[in-house]
Amino acid sequence: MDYRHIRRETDQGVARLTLARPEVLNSFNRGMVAELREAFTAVAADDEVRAVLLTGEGRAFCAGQDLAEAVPPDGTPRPDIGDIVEGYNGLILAIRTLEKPVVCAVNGVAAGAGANIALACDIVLAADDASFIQAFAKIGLLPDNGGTFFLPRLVGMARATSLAMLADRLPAQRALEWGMIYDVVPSGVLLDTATDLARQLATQPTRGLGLIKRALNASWENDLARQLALEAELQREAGRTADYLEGVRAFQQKRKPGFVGR
Ligand code: T3D
Repeated sequence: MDYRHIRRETDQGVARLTLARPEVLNSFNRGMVAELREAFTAVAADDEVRAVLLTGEGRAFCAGQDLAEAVPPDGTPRPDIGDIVEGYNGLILAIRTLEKPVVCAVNGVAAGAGANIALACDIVLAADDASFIQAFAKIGLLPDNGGTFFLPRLVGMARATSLAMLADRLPAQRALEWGMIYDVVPSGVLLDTATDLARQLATQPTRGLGLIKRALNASWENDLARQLALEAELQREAGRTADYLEGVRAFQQKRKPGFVGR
């Protein structure tokens, strides 16, 4: 697929997906949602890709829905808001069900849908000058893109409610202290740090990392007994991989393992 609104490059087992509408702070029009969703489908099918890095071009990560598309300033008919949101839902599910690690490098403000797409990723690194805004309430909407699902689970109900209702800007450092993201790094080294992390993940037993993701996803809904049963089932699967054998042999032979992602 030829992309107009994003870029996709693969290097050393890592697919880097870059939101590329910097003139509108990488806000999402429907074309960009469709392209990003297609890119996640493509990396799922590409055996060369063992980890994904998502970031934005320019000074922002993503300012959420393109509001000029949602409510055209020239008065042309508005698209149905439910249709817009359903378009995002496939993207969020594609990120969460991709059985490969997804690193998000939040290079600036992440607002509205942009904030929650970041939170859907597996490991979120943010620049020290980045911030997160659940901007929805400012325009009469509620957090979508999984915001009402991820936020209470990440930061607890009190903070989730305040973030959603006040729509305040949450600086990256505070997001880190609240357990919303994994780490904050100086903005000048964000992309290199995130790339190193994604490359490191791509050399790990990535089949096993995919199973970790499947188990963690299921833990949102399972009781302990069902989660224990799932762990046993997935461990059986992990135990049949070449990487498991390689990991144990490398340990026994006191050498560095060479994992292949199978
Ligand atoms: O239909 C639906 O809406 C349903 C879907 C909902 C999902 C959502 O994501 S709803 C939430 C939508 N997003 C927002 O409400 C955030 C809007 N943006 C802002 O509040 C601010 O831009 C930021 C806080 C993100 C950044 O502020 P600042 O001062 O750094 O930048 P700026 O000057 O506001 O923006 C720079 C340019 O980007 C500006 O264009 P200009 O004046 O240079 O021509 C601005 O209009 C444009 N821009 C920023 N955000 C959006 C946008 N254009 C379209 N849509 C945007 N969301």
